[in-house]
Amino acid sequence: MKKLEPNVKLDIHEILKDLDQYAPKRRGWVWRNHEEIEMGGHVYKDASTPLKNSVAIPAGVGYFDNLDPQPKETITTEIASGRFEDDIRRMRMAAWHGADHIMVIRTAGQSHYDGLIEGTPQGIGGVPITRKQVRAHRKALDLIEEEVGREINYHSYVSGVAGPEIAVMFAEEGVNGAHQDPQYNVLYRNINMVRSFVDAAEAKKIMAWGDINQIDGAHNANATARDAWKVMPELMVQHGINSWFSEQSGIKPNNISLSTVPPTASPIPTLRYDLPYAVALRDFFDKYKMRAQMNTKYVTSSNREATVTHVLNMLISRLTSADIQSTITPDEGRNVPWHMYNIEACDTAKQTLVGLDGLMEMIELKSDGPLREKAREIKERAILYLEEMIEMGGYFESVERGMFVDSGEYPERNGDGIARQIDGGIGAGTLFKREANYMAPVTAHFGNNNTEQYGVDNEHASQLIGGDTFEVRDKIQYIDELDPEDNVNVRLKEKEAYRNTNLIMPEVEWLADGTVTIDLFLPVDAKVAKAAAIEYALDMKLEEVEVIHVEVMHPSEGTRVQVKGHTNHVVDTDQLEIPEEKAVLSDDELWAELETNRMKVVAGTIGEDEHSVGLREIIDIKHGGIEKWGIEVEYLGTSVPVQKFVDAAIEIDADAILISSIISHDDIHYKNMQKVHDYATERGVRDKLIIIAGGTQVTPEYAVEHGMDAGFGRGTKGAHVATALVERRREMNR
Ligand code: Z97
Repeated sequence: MKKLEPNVKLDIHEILKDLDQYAPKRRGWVWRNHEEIEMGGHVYKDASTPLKNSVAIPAGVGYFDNLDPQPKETITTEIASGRFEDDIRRMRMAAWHGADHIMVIRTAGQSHYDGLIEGTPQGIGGVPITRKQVRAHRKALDLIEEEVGREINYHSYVSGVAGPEIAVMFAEEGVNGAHQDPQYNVLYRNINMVRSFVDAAEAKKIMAWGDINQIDGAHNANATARDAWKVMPELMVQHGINSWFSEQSGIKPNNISLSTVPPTASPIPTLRYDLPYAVALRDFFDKYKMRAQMNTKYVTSSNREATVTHVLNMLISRLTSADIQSTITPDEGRNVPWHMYNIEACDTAKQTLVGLDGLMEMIELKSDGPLREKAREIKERAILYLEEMIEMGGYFESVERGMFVDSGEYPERNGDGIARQIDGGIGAGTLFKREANYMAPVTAHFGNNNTEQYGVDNEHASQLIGGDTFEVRDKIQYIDELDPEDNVNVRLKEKEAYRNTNLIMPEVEWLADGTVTIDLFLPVDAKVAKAAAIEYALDMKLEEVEVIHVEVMHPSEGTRVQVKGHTNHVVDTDQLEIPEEKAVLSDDELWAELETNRMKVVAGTIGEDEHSVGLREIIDIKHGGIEKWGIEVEYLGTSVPVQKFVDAAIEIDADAILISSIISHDDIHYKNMQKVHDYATERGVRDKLIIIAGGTQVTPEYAVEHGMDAGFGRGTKGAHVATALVERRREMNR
């Protein structure tokens, strides 16, 4: 396969080509290497190796020369658009933003299928996992990881009665991580519990062979319980059962990850609950890895709110520890897994974790007081819980008696737990004891495989058939497509007009899906605002309009509404008039001109504006400002009146005026520009003076409309202004 080029789109056709022949590059989970690094003049203690290609957070791009340090934690993103060809493009974006654990969650539960599905019926209704999809993903990630220069772990779910088959397929296809927890099947999918545990033993054994990192399902109790913080003792029990089971099945502790969730969210005093819980967990399970899933139970459709919850969750991660940091944000609340939310959440994680760098070198958690007392209490409750389970006769009996997901905080009980029958549920009655001469000629198999009768030990059973699919890839049956209509080839054909052509449409999930969101504030109550917002969206010619978020700013003064809709408008990029980006003159050119033909300017912030940092950056030699090329600057200071700019310029015989304005209320910045122009005209000097304005809210075209020779917005550097000054003077002298 050809290497990816940063400026070239990933070719989905190339990924699908000869997919039947593709073998994954590697097997097994890869952790980031935790190291101290120095980058951009700063030391990072909790960091990992920087990426070869990446996109930094906006401040990194804007202020720090693309500074993009990577935290030590593996960063997860969940991608689930329902179309694997589109997921692949999102994976690449996520990897560039720092994700190295890509979880592909199905919108239709795999556990509802009682076998491994081949072919790709994955349009409407979700994505049951298929070999083709998994292989295409892994193949793309094999390329993407080379592009970014870091291994990317690919992850999906081993659940349902087809669990062991899925585990085999995952091991064959180089899947690196998987959720596997028999308790999930029992509690949430009503799969027979004995069957579920037998399947889990087999699936875990296979995962051990595949070096697949296992994540448990305890967080689901947290998300299901009426009050998530009350199930903390149970969560510990669930973690304990699954982790120990995994270890007994052969998974190494380094690949056993607890899915931990801070159970609460503000407005609950969240750290008072979540921190002791996190400490208690690490006290009990320090030999395993911690996968910090963010709290999703209390996620609403507010992006802002979810981000704060996420950040508070990461504070816990750093105050204790996390090996994997999950990122979800409003996806889970709204069930809208959109490109931008995946990427934003990856950035939230990167920004927060880098921002918290070195925290534990400066502070420590108190070894006494409420933190330890509460942690101890949670652990005691968990032990009591286990003891009661043993008294009841064991796990199966305790599930039968509704011990799990009860809304009481153990030992209080509300009698509303999820109870399952030992001989009930899906797959009941499908278990058979192995016969004395039972034997399966496979590489990874749980328990005694009775191979001695054929003269090989358990570990080498597959030698009896010359190797199984784990050793001889040719034996894997690759099935391409089953459904003539619902398959990737049909979908690709449908969208071909937009793939690598000059035609584009906006998208959130799928190429050219046409979905857009608009954000409105309307000065009415929520009920009226919702109806009015729809009216606006329809007026903007959007179709299938839906309100996706409403937030009261005040019961009568106004409401914020977010609306989504579809546009059918296709933009032909060949027809666009794209303004040329003005090139800056080189250092040598600027020197040559300004040395022989010196220039003087007056500069200041205008009106009532006290914000001088931006202007100082444009002026100061230290920041690459215009003084660098010998331009003489008379700095007038801050809050300079309109007339003073012109009067001072006349007095010192300046060539130019530089106005800086950050404040933009009521368009005061543009109004002031106009006033300077008018006053200079009145004084009869306008045609001799260059007048330039800048500020974060300045749009160049509007500045020119308000009498300026040039305007500069966010991201401007001294070289841009120096170039404009020199070029404008040349024009005036012509
Ligand atoms: C997370 N957002 O990041 P099916 N097994 C376990 C699970 O937790 C799940 C499945 C299987 C969450 C993931 C919820 N978890 C979402 C232990 C799902 C999925 O779709 O029913 O086949 O299984 O952990």
